[in-house]
Amino acid sequence: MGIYFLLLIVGFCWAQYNPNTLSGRTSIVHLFEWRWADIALECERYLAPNGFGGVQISPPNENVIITDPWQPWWERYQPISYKLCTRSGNETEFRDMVTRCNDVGVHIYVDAVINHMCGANAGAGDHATCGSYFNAKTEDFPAVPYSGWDFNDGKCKSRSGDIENYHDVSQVRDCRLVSLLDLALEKDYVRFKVAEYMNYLVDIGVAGFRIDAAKHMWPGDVKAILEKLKDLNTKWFSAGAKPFIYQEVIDLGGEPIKGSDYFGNGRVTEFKYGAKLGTVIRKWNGEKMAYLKNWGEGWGFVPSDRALVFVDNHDNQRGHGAGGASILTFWDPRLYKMAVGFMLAHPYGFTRVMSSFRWPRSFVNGRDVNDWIGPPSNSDGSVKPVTINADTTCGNDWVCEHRWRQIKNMVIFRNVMDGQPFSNWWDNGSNQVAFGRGNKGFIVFNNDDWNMDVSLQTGLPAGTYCDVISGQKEGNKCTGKQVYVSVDGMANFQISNNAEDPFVAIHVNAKL
Ligand SMILES: *[C@@H]1O[C@H](CO)[C@@H](O)[C@H](O)[C@H]1NC(C)=O
Ligand SMILES: CC(=O)N[C@H]1CO[C@H](CO)[C@@H](O)[C@@H]1O
Repeated sequence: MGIYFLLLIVGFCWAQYNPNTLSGRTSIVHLFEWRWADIALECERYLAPNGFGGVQISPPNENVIITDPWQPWWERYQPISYKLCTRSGNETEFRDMVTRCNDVGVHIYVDAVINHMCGANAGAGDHATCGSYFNAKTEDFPAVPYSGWDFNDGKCKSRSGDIENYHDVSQVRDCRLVSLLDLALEKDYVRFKVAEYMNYLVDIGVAGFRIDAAKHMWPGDVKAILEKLKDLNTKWFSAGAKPFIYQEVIDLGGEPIKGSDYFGNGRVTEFKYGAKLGTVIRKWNGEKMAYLKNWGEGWGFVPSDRALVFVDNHDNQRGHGAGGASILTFWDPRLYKMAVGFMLAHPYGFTRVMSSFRWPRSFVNGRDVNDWIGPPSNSDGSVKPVTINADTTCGNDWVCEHRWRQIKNMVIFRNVMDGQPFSNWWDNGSNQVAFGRGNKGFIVFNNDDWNMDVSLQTGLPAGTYCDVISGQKEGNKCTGKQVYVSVDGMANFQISNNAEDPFVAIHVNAKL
């Protein structure tokens, strides 16, 4: 009995941190602003065959339609109700996506916007993606329903009603984040409505949630909601499996609210990861790749099994949120591929790959004045489909970083490394570094301004390996560079500093 009780408790906690991906699938991809119909196709034609574990989707619930500026991406972070209709699609299409992705072993993670509703200045009317009526001024959302009683106005102690001081914990959690109407999550009724929404999604078959703006909610309020969640749908998940939880907590240090405050609920987004990795790979502030030897907790990050990590996200790739100018994105493809390659090779954290749309970036006084622009869309506001070109890249301004050969092959690399230790680190005291993962794989970077020609211990069995960065193994041929590992595990690596991609990765599943 005692042991059974203990197992139940351990099992409960464990499940919240477990990503619920199929075994051997170790990353998810954020298909930012994609339509449900396109995600369903992408699961079947690309993500499942290439070992992706899941997809983080944009918020599926009804949001306000903003026309000034014209349908910005951030309108989806302004809920009007929990009905499942957005520019990504309606409920029928949502259910079809979840079913088809689950059926091929790719799971769906919902971006849950539960801290707030729309902005205080969103007006009144039915300018919402399902056409539901609302009145932001009177805080009336009859399609939920929420009324003025369900918001934190009485609790907030700042002068403006907005968050003014990030060193005041109560303000950060009780006041309005950039004027967004702040839900009273201490109320049973509000907790019930939020849990009802999330359970509706669990029943449809989603595998977990990104909790948006978690830093702006009390950890205990989030916990009270999570405790109401059902187990996952047993059509696709084992009995008793709980939704995977990762909470958006921006903690770059220097503020009283810490990522660790939220460990009791699930994982947290480790924003230091992309900010620091970008600084190192750009060689800013005297940083060098040699310093990555103790990457992970050694850099002041949260414990690996509490971390959700990424090089960039939908906010900081356009200067919003945390991280600042060091964040690497698809706009700097050469450095970006190295950063994503390093992340996917390194054992720290649960990894999320970003997949973006292109927008007309325009810097005025160091700030992108087009940082608001939403997904590629038609003049009626409908989002453009993701078209696939003959060379497997995407059209219609969808960037599809997850389809870049180097990134896709590193997603596979990480799956092959699953459970292998960090091993055989080497560096030249500068920006040439290498490391392995047990006897399964090895990766070498030359981010110095001179050529590299060095023999290294790979830990791998002898043989000829295909570099999965410059090419890949197709049948029994290698379309890229070949690497020869001798019987003592040594291999010679020559990487020109002018190479298109100055890094090399080899693994046992790409042995010739
Ligand atoms: C959902 O969207 C699809 C595609 O636009 C459409 O064919 C279908 O009628 C819609 N279903 C509902 C219930 O609105
Ligand atoms: C500090 C430094 O630059 N060390 C070495 C880095 O690697 C190259 C060769 O790969 C050496 O020439 C440097 O001395």
